[in-house]
Amino acid sequence: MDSSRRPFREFDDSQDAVSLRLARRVIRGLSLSMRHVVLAPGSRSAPLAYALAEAEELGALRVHVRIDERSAAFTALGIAMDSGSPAGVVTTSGTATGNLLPAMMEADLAGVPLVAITADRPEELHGTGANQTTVQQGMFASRVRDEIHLEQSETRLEPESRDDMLSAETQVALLMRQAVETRGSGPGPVHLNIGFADPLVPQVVDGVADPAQQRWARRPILDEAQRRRMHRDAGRPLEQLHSHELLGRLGEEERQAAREQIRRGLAAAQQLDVEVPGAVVMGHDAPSEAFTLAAELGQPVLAEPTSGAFDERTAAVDGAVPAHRMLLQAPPSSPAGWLARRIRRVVVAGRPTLSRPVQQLLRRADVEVVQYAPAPLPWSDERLPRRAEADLEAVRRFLGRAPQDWRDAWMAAGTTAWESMRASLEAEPRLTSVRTAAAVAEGVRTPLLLGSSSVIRDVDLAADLSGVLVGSQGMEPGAAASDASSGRGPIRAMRGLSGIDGNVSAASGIAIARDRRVTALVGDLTFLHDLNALLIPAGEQAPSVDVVVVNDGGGAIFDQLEHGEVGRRPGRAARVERLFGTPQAADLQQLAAGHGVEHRLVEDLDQLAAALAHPDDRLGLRVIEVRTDRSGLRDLHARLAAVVAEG
Ligand SMILES: Cc1ncc(C[n+]2csc(CCOP(=O)(O)OP(=O)(O)O)c2C)c(N)n1
Ligand SMILES: [Mg+2]
Repeated sequence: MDSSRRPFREFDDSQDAVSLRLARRVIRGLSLSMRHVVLAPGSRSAPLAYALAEAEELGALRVHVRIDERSAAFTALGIAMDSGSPAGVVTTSGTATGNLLPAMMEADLAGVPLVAITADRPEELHGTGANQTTVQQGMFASRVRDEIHLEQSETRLEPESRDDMLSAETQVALLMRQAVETRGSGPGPVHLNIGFADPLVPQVVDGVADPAQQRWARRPILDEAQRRRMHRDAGRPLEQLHSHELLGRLGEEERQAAREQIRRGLAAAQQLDVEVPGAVVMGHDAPSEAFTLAAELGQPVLAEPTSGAFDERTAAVDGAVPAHRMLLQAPPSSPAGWLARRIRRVVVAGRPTLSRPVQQLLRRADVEVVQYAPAPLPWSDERLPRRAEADLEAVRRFLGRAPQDWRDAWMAAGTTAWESMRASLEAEPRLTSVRTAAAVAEGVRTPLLLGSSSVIRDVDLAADLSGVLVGSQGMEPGAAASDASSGRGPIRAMRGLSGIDGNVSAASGIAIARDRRVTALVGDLTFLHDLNALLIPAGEQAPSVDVVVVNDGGGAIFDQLEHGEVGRRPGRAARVERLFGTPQAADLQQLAAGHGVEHRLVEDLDQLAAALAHPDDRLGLRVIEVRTDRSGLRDLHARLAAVVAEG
C-alpha cells in the first residue's frame, strides 16, 4: 500500500520522555490546520523542536529555523497573512517569548491567525529564581483570540493520563479553530504556552522503535523529492575526540609539575581540622558584605563573574577560588574532589545561575544552605532546603570561623586546577572560545558585559578575574593586562532571564550611563540577534562599545547540553545541528561596513590584546571578530575536566 495513504493508526511512544510525548500530540493537533512553523532555537522548547523535525520528516508540515524570535514571528505572520491559515512560531522560555509581541500586536489588529507557541518552565519552578523563568501564561492577553496552557511538570500533568494526552491534541486543534474563527472579532492570533519538565530530549529505549520512524504525524503533504531537498545536510558530522589525545599533547613534564602542585596543596589541607567546613557561593549581583565576611571568617569564596566579587569595591580582598567549578565537579576519589566533599555549610549571596556543579552543591543532603539576603529577593527557591537570612550577624554565626588554612587549601587546589587547565588550553593547536573569553575578561580595562550563552560560562570556568594568577603566570594578553586598580569597572550580564536578545544594546546603555567605553563579549548568534544595536541614526553619537564577537558560526552551548549527546546518536547529527546549532555564515565585516562600523578580524591573542589596548583613545562602536570552531568544544570540556581530575 502507498505509505502516504495508510489510514491513521495510534502509535506507541509510551517509553519515551513525557515531554516528547506531549510535544508530538501538540504538533499533531497543529498539523491539522497548519503547514508552516517557524522555530527559533532554545533548550526548553527542545521537545517541540524534535517533534517538529520528526513531523517534517514524516511530511506533515514544514519547519523554518530562524535565529531572532522577533523576525521568526514576523516570518510566521507573513505566511499566515498570505495563506489565511494558521502559521506557528515556536520559542524557548524567557525573553525569547517577549520578542513575539510586535508580531502578535500586528496580527491582532490585522486579523492574522498567527500562533505563538511558547515553551515554559514547569509551574513549580516559577518564582524560584530558576533561570529563564517568567510569567508567560496570559502574556499576550487582550491581543489574542484565545490562549491555552498545557502543563507537564513533576507535580502535574495536564492532560493527566496517557489517554488524556490525546486531549492535548484536541485542545490544540480547537485553539487553531479560534485563530480562524470568523464570528466575533474574526481571525487573529492565539497563544499556546506549554510547561515542559526534564528530560527534554527523546529517550533511547532498547527494543522500542524510534518513534520518529512511526507514522505518528498526520497525512504527508510533501512529496519525497521536496522532503529530500529540505533535509540536505546542515553541517559537518561532529568530531569525536578522546581525552587521552589531549593528555598526550601536554608535555609529560608539565603534567607532572601540575600534579605535584596539587598534591602539595592537598596534603596540607588534609591535615586540617575544620569544625564546620564552609564556603560562600557568590551568585549574580551578590551583596558585597558577604565577600568581606567570607574573608574575615577564612571561608573560601566561589564567585560567579558578575557577582561583584571582582569589582574594585571588593577586589582588595585577596581573590576568589579560581576554577572553583572544576573543583566542585572533580570526581570524589580525586584529590581535587576531596575539598568539595568536606563542605557542610554554605552561605549563598546573590543568585547563582551559571553552573551545574554549584547547583548540585546547594542540593547536597549533607550541606546546610543559608541565603544571605539583606533586601527582599524577587524570587525564593522553595525546592532548596535553604533559608533566607537578612542579618549578617546570624550569617556569621551560622558559617563560623575556619582556620586560615582551610581557605588557603582551596586557593592552592583552585590555583593548581586553574594552572593545569590553562596549560591544557595553551596546548590546544587552535585558538578556542574558552581561551578567548578568558583573555578578554582578564585583559580589558573597561566595564565588561558578558553575553548570555557560552561566553559567561567560559569566563566563569577559566578566567582569573582577581588578577592574582594572570600576572604571576605571564599569561596575560600582552598590553591589555588586567589591573584591578586601573578602574576597570564592573562585570555585568543579563542574568534576569539570560536572553541572547538585546545584549549589545545593553552594553551600549552601560557606555551611555557611564560615559565611557564598554567591552561587550558575545557569541555570534547573540551578536546577530541584536545587530540593530549597530544602527545609530545619523547625527546621533554612537555609544563607545568594543563588541568582541566569538564567531563559531552558530550556537555552541547546545552541544554541551544533552542535545550534544542526541547529536551523537546514529544519523542525528545533522538534525541537532540544524535545530540547535543553527549554523550561520554571515559576513560580519560586511555587516559592520554596511552600518559604517569599524570591524577587525583578530587571529590570535596578541592581536586581540592589541585591539583592546588603550580603550580610552577611541570613540564609537567597533566589532572585533574572533573566529573559533565549536565542533570540538564538548570534548575540550571533557578533556579539561579530565586534566583536573587526574591531579
Ligand atoms: C532571546 C533568546 N532566544 C533564545 C535563547 C536560547 N539560547 C540560549 S544560548 C543560544 C545560542 C547562542 O549562540 P551564540 O551567541 O553564538 O553563543 P555560543 O553558544 O555559540 O557561544 C540560544 C539560541 C535565549 N537564551 N534567548
Ligand atoms: Mg556561537
